[in-house]
Amino acid sequence: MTTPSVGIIMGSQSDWPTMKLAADILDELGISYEKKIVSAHRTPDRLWTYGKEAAGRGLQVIIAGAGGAAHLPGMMASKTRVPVIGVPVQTRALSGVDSLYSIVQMPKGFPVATMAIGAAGASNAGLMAAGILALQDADLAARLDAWREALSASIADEPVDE
Ligand code: RP5
Repeated sequence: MTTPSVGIIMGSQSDWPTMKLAADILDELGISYEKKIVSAHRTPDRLWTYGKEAAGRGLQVIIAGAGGAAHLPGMMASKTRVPVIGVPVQTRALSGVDSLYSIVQMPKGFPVATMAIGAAGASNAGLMAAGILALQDADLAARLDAWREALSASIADEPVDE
């Protein structure tokens, strides 16, 4: 079995509706990925093994989403040099500000490219991964350019009464 380019990991099944938005972007752009539940707190051994094997398996980008005490992206960045894009999942208690603060404030040496809270962040994580991969893949670069142009073209010149 060939290794996908992107690993999408999340702390819980409950994160999937958000993280699926990253997967949807990768599907649209024809990028291979895998999706796994890897929890920093509930399955720490799984996190360790995933991080230890990521580069050797050929993963090129990891998109990691978690909510609340969202330690998954940072711990994964500590364990692998594969670039980690963090998605703060929106929470009920603190609206995802807890997730954002847990992910964004990494110490020097172990960066996480942190996206916005929630849906926009997850979609942008997919696009960020695409942009990284497109640096080495001209066909993907063309697909990403076309995707961006289509989005721009879909924006009306003037607002209408609703
Ligand atoms: C985190 O706790 C997960 O990433 C999730 O966002 C949050 C809540 O998880 P569940 O209680 O819904 O499984 O670890």
